[in-house]
Amino acid sequence: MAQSNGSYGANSMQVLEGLDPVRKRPGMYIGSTGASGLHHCVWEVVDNSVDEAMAGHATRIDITLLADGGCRVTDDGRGIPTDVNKQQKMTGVEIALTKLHGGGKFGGEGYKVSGGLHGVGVSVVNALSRKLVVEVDRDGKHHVMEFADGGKVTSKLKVTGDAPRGRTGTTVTFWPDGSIFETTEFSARTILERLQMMAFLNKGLEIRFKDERPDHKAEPVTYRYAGGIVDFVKHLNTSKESLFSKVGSYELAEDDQEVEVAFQWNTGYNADGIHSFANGINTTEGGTHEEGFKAALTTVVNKHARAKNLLKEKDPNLQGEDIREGITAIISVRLRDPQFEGQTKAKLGNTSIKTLVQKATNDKLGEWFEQNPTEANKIVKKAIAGAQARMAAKKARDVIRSKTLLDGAGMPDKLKDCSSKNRDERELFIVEGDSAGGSAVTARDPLRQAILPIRGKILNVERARLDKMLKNLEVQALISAIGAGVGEEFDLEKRRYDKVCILADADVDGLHIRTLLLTFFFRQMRPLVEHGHVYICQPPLYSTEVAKAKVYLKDDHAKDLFLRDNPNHKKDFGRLKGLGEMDAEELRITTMEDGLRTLLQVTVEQAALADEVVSTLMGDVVEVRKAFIVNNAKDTRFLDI
Ligand code: 0RA
Repeated sequence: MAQSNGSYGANSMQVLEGLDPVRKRPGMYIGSTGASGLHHCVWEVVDNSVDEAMAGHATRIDITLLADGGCRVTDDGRGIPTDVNKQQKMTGVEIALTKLHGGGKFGGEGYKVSGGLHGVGVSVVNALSRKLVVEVDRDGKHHVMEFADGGKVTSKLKVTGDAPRGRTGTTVTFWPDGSIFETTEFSARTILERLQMMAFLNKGLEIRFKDERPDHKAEPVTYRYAGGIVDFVKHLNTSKESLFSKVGSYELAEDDQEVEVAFQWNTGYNADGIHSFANGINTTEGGTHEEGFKAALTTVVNKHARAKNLLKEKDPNLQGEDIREGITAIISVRLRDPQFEGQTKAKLGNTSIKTLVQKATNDKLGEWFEQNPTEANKIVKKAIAGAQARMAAKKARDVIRSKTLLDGAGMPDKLKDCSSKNRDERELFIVEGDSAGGSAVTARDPLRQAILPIRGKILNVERARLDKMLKNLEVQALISAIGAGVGEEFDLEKRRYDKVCILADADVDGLHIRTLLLTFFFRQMRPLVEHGHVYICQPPLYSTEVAKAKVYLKDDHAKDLFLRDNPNHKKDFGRLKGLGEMDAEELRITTMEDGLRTLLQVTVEQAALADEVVSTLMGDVVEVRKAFIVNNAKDTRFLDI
């Protein structure tokens, strides 16, 4: 990491403007005033301490959620300067806390790198807090300064005593302003996930977390990874079968920029296992650093395969996607002035970093391949198998396509289609099991509702390759019925239905089949999910009788509400065992008929990482673990996670 040895007291700090704009338009600075904005405040304060660690001056950061709702961040860095800045006639502490962009980072000299996205300064947090206390241990003294109501000084910087022996460092404690934020309750899980990610990205940095809030009983947590991103890769692969036990890594620094890469392959087929970061920020949309890595990886593997005669002269080159099947890699770059682009500002735009990553990968990964022939051989063989599978899948797709053409409409026998010619009102119900399929056929509106019964469990598409999957009859039926192709060739415009509804039992098997279907749609028909055409039916879990009339209750919550409103009702409810137990009329009125049913629309929050393991880690990406977010419902039972 870059070391800056000079001392930059308050005079190195540059000042832009006061805090009014932040309170007027908080969203401009922290994205939102919801839970995400609230946590941005934590990231902002923690990032400052991480910067101090990256500059080589801090080794430990403590984050504590206080019993009274505050959040405290302590580091053992140099401490914010307490001397008076000559131009500003203010102490460094006051500048840092009351001026927008006040801080060494923008003075040019102070820090080499800082997280661009969150680098708005602690002053923003001050502006959005009902109270903030900053404490600095520096020059043997303990200094304290206090603010309230959005950054108004309530107690000037003063020395309150001696610093603990030899200690330097900064402590910022803030209490978010309830009149600004929709919620002021921090989520320990969100914070922990991000802290762990930061610990992985900053080798050796110790990050400790404590939750002192009442009703939040949790043991303190310490993250510290001597291996840095190598440990990150190991962590991501814990639940996977690795292709070889080694984790490779390399790094290169040049002209104020640096890149670190760690990688391994598992035996799976997921080609989205590359995770990239720029200045500690997760670039979920990739960018120049990822492009550089991918390009060089393809070159290196092909070069090696040719040199070792694993690819014959007449064989075509292995494609990037073949090579990336099963890879888990972390690319972490640090650079000055990172350009974050794209809709979510999560794509790195700096072209100079592409060159650096490409160079590092060509040279150092090439070297690693030479030095680790057993592993290199396994990687190449796996890529060759991937290429063969890709070609087989293309053939299988061509067969399905020609079948569809030959068989006229080409519709599967099991499909009970609907007759409407207006696609906007056509609905496909995918129903688990033949008996439930029968009831659904009786219950449906034959004009608008089509039924496709599927039996058994469709293949787990996460694990199976496309070629295998396409041989599965259930999957073939599904593709033909929807009529818009599959994989890269999927064409949303050709879909034959407006709504594709999954109708499965609420039991474990039903959950499983829902998860498999959703995974299939997510992986192979993503636009269908992205454009909101996939739904989950909610058959009721309970039924009971009130004055001889049947009442259906969709879940435990609905049951609780019913019992609250009908306290004298008998407590034992009939638990509906499955779809098969309902007759067609029950199925119609509870689950299928428009206006009576509850349909949950499945949306993709971010069509980025769906790899559940990495998603359990990353702060802003928490939502992605729940890649399928269901509108109007906290119900994520179908996620099977
Ligand atoms: C400006 C200049 C210097 C350090 C810092 C800011 C600083 C800020 C924060 C915020 C949280 N922890 C921090 N640690 C340091 C350089 C001071 C010097 O040259 O001694």
